Amino acid sequence: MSEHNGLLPQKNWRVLNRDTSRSLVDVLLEQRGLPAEHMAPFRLSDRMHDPLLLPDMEKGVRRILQAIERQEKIVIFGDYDVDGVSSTAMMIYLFRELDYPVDFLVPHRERDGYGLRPAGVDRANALGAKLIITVDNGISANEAIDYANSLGIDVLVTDHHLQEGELPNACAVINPNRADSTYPFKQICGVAVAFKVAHALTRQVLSEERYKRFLLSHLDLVTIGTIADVMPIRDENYAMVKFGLKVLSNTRKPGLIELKKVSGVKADRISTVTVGFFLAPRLNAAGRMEDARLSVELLIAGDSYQAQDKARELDRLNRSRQNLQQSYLDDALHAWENSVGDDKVIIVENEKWQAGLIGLVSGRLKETYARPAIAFTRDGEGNYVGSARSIDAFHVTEALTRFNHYFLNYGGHHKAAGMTIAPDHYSVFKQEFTEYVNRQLAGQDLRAELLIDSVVDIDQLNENVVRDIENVGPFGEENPEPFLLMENAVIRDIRLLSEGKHIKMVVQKGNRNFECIWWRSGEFKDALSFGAVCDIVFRMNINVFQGRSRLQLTVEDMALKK
Ligand SMILES: [Mn+2]
Repeated sequence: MSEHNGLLPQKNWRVLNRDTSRSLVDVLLEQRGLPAEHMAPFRLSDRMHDPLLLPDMEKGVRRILQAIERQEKIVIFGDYDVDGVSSTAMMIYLFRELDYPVDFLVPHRERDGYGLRPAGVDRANALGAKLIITVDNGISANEAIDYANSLGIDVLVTDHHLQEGELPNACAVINPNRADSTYPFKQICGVAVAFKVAHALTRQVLSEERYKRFLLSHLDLVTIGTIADVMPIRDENYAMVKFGLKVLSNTRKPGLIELKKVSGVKADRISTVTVGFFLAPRLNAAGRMEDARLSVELLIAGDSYQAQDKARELDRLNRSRQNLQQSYLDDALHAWENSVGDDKVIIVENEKWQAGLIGLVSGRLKETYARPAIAFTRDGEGNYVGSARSIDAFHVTEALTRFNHYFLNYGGHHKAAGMTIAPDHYSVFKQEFTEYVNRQLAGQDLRAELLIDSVVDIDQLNENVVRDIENVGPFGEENPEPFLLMENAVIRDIRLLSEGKHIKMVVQKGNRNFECIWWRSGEFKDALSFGAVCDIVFRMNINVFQGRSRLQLTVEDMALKK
């Protein structure tokens, strides 16, 4: 990398293929370990696993049918994130299809905390519940479920989180990640588990035509949950999302139609990116800022009049979430930039920050400075509540384990963790942890790695190839949108867009010119000059403007040759 200019590239490049004689599609399939039949047309049912392969499915279906027969009150208990509200909606649609009214509860992030707890059981009890069905939670609700049983309430758990302790005393625990589960593909989201329950149940009680139509029409919810919970777009997730994006594009749910409108997305061209960057953040905003119930109400709204109000409210909450997050970030950056030295970990705190947003703050700090970051706020008792985000080179939860004598609780995985620290331990933790990370990461290149699928020749850059590559998608976790590399291009034109925020360029290679767009790249404008020779990492798109389509390269990173 020594030949490159100081500012650029932003990341460490790793090029996976340099053989430009091979078809890009073949290269992608091989590199990602996708089977050849990946590209073949398929029926959804060919690629779905039977719902009865999930543990306790038969028991669970029987208990639901029994509740309906006995006219027992059923309460759905969900969660406040996107998967949680979508799972709740999925279950409500199931009971609507069966023409059996149910109630639902979703916990409040700050007042109630995550998952079914005894206080949640009390709320369900107050509604007259005889059966609680959890969605996207419940696998570790042992205490609450014992309590429900003592009140004469059965609990049916549907969840996808890992089993950590003993199974709870529920009437059924439907979860692909139960320790004894033999389900063939375990990385499905909470909505997908609810969908599987709906599949097993409707297949038993509705006509074939009706249950199939019902299931197909709710793949929009499964798709949203799968993308929001960052599930791998593999195996049956791939099949459900591939069909589900079409269902979402043509959805008849008034709530999703209105949500697409307020998000400014083209209704009929929904991709995984649209869901991840436009729809999911708005559905998440209710739970982060106020009450997730609003998002469930949007998803189950019966007419566009109601739906419009709720979609606008979610959009407003999302905007205030963005503003708040930006002001937190400004505070955090200010505090960090004024601190001494060049520590390899960023630790910031502010007791005014809302607990629901600190993970977004540490995530952005990690991205901006390419090093682990922890953002802390304080809870009602004055304890420090932190959310950590980390880089590939640093397993943050393993590192935190060395300091567990300072924590009231903590947990997480390689790149994310949460912790609570009593006030008198905070500053010593901060100092010792910073010293530890400084030692661990001393002299290491902290820049993130950018995996580049292939070097390309100019004759591989055309609209047909773009369409072929699109067919490898939908892209997402474990099948990311491909990055390509063009080497030794010459910059022929540079233009600034939106007051210098973005850069538009024309580069020449061989006898062809390529139009490039580079979003949020204003800071690099001084590094670029006419006639400069560069290597460009990009994604290839077709840009349709005034009815004419043409190829456009969306730049991800650049390196300038001396
Ligand atoms: Mn989930």
